[in-house]
Amino acid sequence: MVVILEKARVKSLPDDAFYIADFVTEEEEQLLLQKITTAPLPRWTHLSHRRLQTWPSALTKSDTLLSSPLPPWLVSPIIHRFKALGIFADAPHGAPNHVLVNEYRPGQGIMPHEDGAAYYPLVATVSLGAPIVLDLYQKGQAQPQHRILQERRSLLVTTKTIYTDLLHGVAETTKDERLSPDSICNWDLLRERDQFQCGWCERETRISLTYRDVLKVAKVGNAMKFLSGR
Ligand SMILES: O=C(O)CCC(=O)C(=O)O
Repeated sequence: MVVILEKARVKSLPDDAFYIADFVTEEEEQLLLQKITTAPLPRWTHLSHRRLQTWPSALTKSDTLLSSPLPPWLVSPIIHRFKALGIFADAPHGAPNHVLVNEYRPGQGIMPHEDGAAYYPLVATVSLGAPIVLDLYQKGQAQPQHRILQERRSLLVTTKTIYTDLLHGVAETTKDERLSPDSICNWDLLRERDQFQCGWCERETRISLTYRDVLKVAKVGNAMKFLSGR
């Protein structure tokens, strides 16, 4: 990680984590939202509590990615900025090769979970549209140990033991509450602290782009052999 990132460190987290409030501009946010919301309907996977897009494609049963480039709008400017900051520099492919786009409407969330061994242990999340709180849990605990407020246009990077040892989730609520310097670990790094001084924030539709490096990649030339199990 390069020196600029040091200023963005979330110091109270147990391992390397960074929060950059102004990662994409308002114009870039609008362009990304337009690409996501105008994607053909079959691009969306509808789950009971949210919907998501998987780029370039879902992993196979053996957690393998069939090699294929990400679309240009997911690469520029975001992956270029990761490179400039040294994010993913230590990952096996030196850059993310997989992006999940999750949409959360008010009241929607994602149960505490871990992302598992298919990926290099680093997730870079760009938030669009509205703020939301990400909760980090010790395994087996019902209450979150850390809470991260992700503003729209922000980047959150979580790595190492935060990835491997903690669960992460988003509460199914219409209002994020108990927002304060004591309960939100990136409070000092927020762009619009004033907006949250009241201690709560009504949910609006928030979209996240989670960038990861899938460890196992099958070249398309080998894909037929791979799919036929030989
Ligand atoms: O939307 C987020 O910030 C979290 C998404 C998430 O937990 C995941 O993609 O595994």
